[in-house]
Amino acid sequence: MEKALLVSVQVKTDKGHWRIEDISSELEELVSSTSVEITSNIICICDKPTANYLIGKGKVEEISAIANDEKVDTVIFSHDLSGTQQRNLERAIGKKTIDRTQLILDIFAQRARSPEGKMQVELAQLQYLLPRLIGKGIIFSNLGGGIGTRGPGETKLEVDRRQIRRKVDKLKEDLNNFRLHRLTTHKRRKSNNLPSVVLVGYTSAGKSTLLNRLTDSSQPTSEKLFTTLDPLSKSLSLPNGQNIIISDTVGFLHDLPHHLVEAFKATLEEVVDADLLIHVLDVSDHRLYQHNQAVLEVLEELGSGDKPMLTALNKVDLAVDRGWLNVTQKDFSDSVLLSAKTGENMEALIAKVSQYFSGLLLNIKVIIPHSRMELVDFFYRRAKINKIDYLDTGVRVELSIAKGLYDKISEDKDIKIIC
Ligand SMILES: Nc1nc2c(ncn2[C@@H]2O[C@H](COP(=O)(O)OP(=O)(O)OP(=O)(O)O)[C@@H](O)[C@H]2O)c(=O)[nH]1
Ligand SMILES: [Mg+2]
Repeated sequence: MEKALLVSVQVKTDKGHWRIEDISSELEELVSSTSVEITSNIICICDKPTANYLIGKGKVEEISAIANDEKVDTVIFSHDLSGTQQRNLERAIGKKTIDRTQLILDIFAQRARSPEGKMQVELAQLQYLLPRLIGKGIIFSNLGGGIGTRGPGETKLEVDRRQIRRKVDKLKEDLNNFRLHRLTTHKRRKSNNLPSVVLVGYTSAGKSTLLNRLTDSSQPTSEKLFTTLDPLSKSLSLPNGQNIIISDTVGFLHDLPHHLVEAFKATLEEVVDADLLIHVLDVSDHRLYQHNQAVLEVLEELGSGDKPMLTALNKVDLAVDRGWLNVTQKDFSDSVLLSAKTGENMEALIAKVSQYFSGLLLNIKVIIPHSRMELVDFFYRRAKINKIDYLDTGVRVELSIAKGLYDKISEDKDIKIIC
């Protein structure tokens, strides 16, 4: 098994307010999500970054000695490294050295299953690589992949920069085709007028567990980070009779590599087009507020910062201090304390979702002629029928209907809207 030495770095001039304990525990969680064994985690706090090594030279020597003692294959930094810093560190330590972005890209690469997911990760990897190519496009073999690949001192790999650029263009084109295909299916769904709800949240918050609980499905879940890379959509029937589409998404993380967000933007279009977001937060994690902040930042980056949102404060079954939870809940408007795992308080969340969509429904009365009886069935599927009377002139239906669907049926000359 590949062995890695972790280096958790806090640079005081960095924006953000992550404590070193949190930086270091997050790095451990990320690495534990791979098949790499952690030997030690070295803490390193510096006032400002250095151009050559990020951290001070003395600390580099200390790391080098530990890395040799512990016979590790790889050194993993919690902080992003420039191409120069990475090469210098690698030379000084004598071990393959990777940064947080490369680690995250590796995890994504190991998890990607669908052709689209794989392409998205490959695109992000190549874009990470391009500015790191040195000279005329010669790179060290280890830059081609992070964990699970060979270390420094191996044969240099000749990579033609133009070849990589061509590959990037091709991937972008193929991804665009996937996107167009998805947009067509999405449009079809929209034309069915089914409202869409999208689960968003920090990785491992319990989004897939919640989707499974709500829709009785079996989307894979695990304590490892970034379990879901391919979004899944399911239909859900609300107690008011309305059908909605509910979708799972890839988990977020603070300072998510920009290329990755870019590459996954197409998949995340579900978020952009959602009628309502459910933000799943893990209340058993003491970094709850940082997670919340990170998710809001990614939503902002996606241009979805102002979407209507409910907050599912998940994993209450793990919380020891319920009093604290009740206080915490006040910080999140439209929130429900629940457990996707045990099912506790699930009805409260469903009620909030129903309430949200009911508020958007119009109550109308229509008369359908006998020649168009299939419309009764249509309304049963797409709206909520409150009363139905069979008259000589046709069928009179009182129903609650979404605004979009109302606009559509008002174009149908056979349907007589009475109020
Ligand atoms: N105790 C407890 N565990 C939960 C709850 N919800 C989810 N989990 C666990 O938390 C872990 C992560 O859950 P997932 O549903 O995979 O989380 P996710 O948000 O989909 O994560 P990614 O897809 O990796 O972003 C799993 O081990 C779940 O069993 C809960 O309400 N209570
Ligand atoms: Mg998931």
